[in-house]
Amino acid sequence: MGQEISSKNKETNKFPRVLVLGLDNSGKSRLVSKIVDEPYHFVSIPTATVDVQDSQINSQDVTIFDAGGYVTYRRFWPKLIEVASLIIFVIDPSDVPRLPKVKLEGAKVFKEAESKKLPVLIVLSKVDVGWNMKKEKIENGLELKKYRLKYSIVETSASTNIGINDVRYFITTNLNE
Ligand SMILES: Nc1nc2c(ncn2[C@@H]2O[C@H](COP(=O)(O)OP(=O)(O)O)[C@@H](O)[C@H]2O)c(=O)[nH]1
Ligand SMILES: [Mg+2]
Repeated sequence: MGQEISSKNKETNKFPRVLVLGLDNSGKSRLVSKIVDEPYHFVSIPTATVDVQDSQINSQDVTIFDAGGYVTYRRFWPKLIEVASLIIFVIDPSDVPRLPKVKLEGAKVFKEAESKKLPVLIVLSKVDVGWNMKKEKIENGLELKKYRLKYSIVETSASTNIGINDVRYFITTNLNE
């Protein structure tokens, strides 16, 4: 943390910053391993404070901030949002018991994204496991329409690659507007 992500450095850092948020185990790190131009083998290790990597997406240089999702790391999220260019908010709809927690954390993220005018992509991960929930239900559950937010919702699977290109497209189009 500290200097590396302080907003003072925002102007001096070269690449736009893609911030990936969501509860622990929602599928953030595995998604990141898939959306870059040179996908890499994903090893499942819970992310600590934040992993930062310079990468390319559709040949666009980006810095990806893959945030730790455990409750102790969530307090860093506002600091990360301060320096982000775009937010990917990952939700695992099969983790039904934690959906109220998702709503709670999401509300804080969307409010800050609204005030900073950051585009948000809501990723519904692990669609291959066969969860059954309509996008509209999640959209209503998160009360997304109450924010003045530029957002999209996409269903993904890091196992079958469903939706991966949509995530890449959202990032590169929104960073270039
Ligand atoms: N079936 C399935 N499992 C996934 C998918 N994405 C992630 N996972 C699994 O979910 C667990 C947590 O993933 P990870 O990316 O580490 O979550 P993070 O804590 O949000 O970074 C790991 O066991 C992953 O292999 C997916 O699209 N499909
Ligand atoms: Mg992780």
